[in-house]
Amino acid sequence: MDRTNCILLGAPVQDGTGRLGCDMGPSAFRAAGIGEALRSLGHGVVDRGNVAPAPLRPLSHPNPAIHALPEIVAWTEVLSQAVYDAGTEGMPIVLGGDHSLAAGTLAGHARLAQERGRKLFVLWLDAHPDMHTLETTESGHLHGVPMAYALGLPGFDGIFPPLAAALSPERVCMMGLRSVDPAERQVLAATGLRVHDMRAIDENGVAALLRGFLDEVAAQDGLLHVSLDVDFLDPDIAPGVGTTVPGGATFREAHLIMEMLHDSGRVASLDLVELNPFLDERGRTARLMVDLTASLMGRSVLDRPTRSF
Ligand code: 4U7
Ligand code: MN
Ligand code: MN
Ligand code: MN
Repeated sequence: MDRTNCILLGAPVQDGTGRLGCDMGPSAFRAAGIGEALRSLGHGVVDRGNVAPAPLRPLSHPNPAIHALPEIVAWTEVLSQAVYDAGTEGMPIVLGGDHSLAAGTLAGHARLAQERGRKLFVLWLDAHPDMHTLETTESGHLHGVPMAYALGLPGFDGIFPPLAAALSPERVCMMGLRSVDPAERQVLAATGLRVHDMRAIDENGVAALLRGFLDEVAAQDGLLHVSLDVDFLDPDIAPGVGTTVPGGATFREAHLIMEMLHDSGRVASLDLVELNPFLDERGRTARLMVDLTASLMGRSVLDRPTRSF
């Protein structure tokens, strides 16, 4: 089995949501044994501790709903650099923190991919597309905007850090969507990402949908970043999240995705986001996220000498 140098980065970001508690996420992942789980699979693990927030600059935006813009811009800058540095040494695994942190991780990966002359692909596992711009967000919670920023949609310039390269929509695959705001729906249709909502999963199964995307990543020799939002999972199995939406992915659907990702050999980096330990039940959501990470990194029931897809 291939040994990966896993670099754990805690990102205790919570200002991108409306509820407190995500800042405890990195501690909960550690308490649930993420380091031991990876080591037991034979991987190298370096825990860099928590990334420290950068100093704030005054920033404002005409949309009065927006919360914590200086905080999230500062996190984006510092996380972009931290992920870039970690990515030069191994596989960054970011322990969130709310999903606004993905603005930073996607910016860091865009720079890494650009410097390596490789194409960045993103698998976005989430109930939500997080495709609001600073203009369209009504809640003003910036965990709802990172994908729009990474794709280079208008309105982020001069506020968020410049991207080394905007993500190409045809290299993004979203799975698990079931809560899409009208403005996001329009942008999704106009930009042409691969979007597999829960209905598509019900009709086709996760395997067929994911296989199509992974074949494309392989054909283009891509680097794949995976962003796993806890609310991708059904709230019955993953209650530790602020934005529960019924009808999410099942235990086996989620594990199968992780197992197929492992077999693909393409995953270069991972974000684990939106865990809110204050809302969790005796650590069960944290443990499930750790078990999913273990499946992504090679845990399997039986040896599989040949690829099953
Ligand atoms: B998450 C929402 F209105 N779209 O903008 C918004 F439904 O990172 C939710 O995916 C955003 O959990 C959810 O506030 C962000 C809402
Ligand atoms: Mn999200
Ligand atoms: Mn979500
Ligand atoms: Mn959320």
